[in-house]
Amino acid sequence: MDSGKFPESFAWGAATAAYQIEGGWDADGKGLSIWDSFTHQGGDRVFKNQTGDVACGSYTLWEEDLKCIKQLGLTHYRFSLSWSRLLPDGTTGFINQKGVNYYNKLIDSLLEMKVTPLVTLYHFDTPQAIEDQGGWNSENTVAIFEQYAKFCYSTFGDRVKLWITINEPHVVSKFSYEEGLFAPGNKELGFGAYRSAHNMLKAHAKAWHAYNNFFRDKQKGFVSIALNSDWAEPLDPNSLADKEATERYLTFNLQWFAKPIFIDGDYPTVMKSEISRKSKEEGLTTSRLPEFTNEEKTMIKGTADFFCLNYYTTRKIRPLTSTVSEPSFNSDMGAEGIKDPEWPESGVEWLCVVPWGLRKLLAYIKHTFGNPDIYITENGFAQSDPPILQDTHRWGYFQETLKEVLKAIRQDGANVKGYFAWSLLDNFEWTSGYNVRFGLFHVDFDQPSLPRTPYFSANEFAKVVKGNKLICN
Ligand code: PNW
Repeated sequence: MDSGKFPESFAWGAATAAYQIEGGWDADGKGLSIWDSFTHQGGDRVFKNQTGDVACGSYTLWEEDLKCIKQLGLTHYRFSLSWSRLLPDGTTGFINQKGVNYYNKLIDSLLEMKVTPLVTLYHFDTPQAIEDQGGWNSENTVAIFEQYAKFCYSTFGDRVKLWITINEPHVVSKFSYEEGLFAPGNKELGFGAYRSAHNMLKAHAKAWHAYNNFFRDKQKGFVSIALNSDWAEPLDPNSLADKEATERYLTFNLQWFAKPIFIDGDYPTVMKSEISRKSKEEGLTTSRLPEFTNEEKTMIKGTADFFCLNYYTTRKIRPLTSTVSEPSFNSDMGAEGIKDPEWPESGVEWLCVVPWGLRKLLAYIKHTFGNPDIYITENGFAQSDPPILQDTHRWGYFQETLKEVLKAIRQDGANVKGYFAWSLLDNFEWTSGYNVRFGLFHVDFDQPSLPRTPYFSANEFAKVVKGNKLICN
């Protein structure tokens, strides 16, 4: 490779999410979110029963975050809005002006620094009041989310031009409503994931249309959704069963959302046929996978202005081996992912470092979804606690990954427009609490001032951003 130049005006960012960094859980009129309730209930569902009550304190220390952003020289910053900070009961019936002021200050300061905000409307933290009425299990949340989205466009859209409606509907549906690992802790195997995903897809589409119909002409921005997916390879490349399981794995992970949105408004055919066949066998009169009406299909199709991908890891796939007695998303998928022992593990057990998996996934997205513009809206590597500041190993992972992104752009022709490191700061890593550290900046959670210190990775990342170029060796 000649030089490691990235395309002109490539977006270099870092990402965060409101609940993971802000703290101020009840400050200035903020309403409760499901993560407030979930963490306050204890019960060892989160590492050491930690909470996001204080987190990185970004609700008050946001200027410290801006210094980090400046130090990295980022062109973009991705953060999420706390829905219940803006609308304490989730509806526009009452607007918390202090919450609006907070995000106004943040957005204005970013723009003054010439940093483009990429704003996520929803990153796992449903207002508790909305959850009390069913949350994503309820069809009513679709219209409520649409109202919230319109409120955000009209309040911030004069300055925010890049929007993500929902972060990782796959994680929300599977962890929050199927397996009950994430807030609100609903466990409903075989039903929860499909029902919640169905409502999220409709909510996303409504929010996109709201922008398209009422805001786009004037505000001239773009709206998408952030989809996470592993890359997947057959465990035995010569086994037909493993190859088919691999197809199903990608279908149940990425295509579940990406096919309706980017292709034709409907779920993948295999999901429809498999789940309906199994549902019949189980004696059900309707499929556990809900159906879209024709009108809904038309509404959902084409509702993303670019592709936002969150990539962390890769799996080797074989057909599901465990015999499960009750129906579940996993048994419907009929595939399981194995970690190759050769792949280095980062500080969290599910994340093996597989840089080439990202390149393959980018090529797959290019071919499958009509060569869209792609933003990698999350990618990163954790250290476990206690982390080391001189994280040369971890920077190696970032470097290898960025090399693969360059290959995807140059050799495979993928339209990758930007890369956002997860995360700007060490933060509340959901059920792993503060034990898993994804930050480019270290946060000392033991000190009340929550000081931020750059890791070696931050300094190196800043060089890449500055030169728009990887220094290859
Ligand atoms: C993403 N998994 O979630 C989220 O968008 C971030 O909020 C989070 O901090 C980041 O990835 C790192 O985990 C995920 O278990 C949560 O496979 C869990 C998984 C993947 C992504």
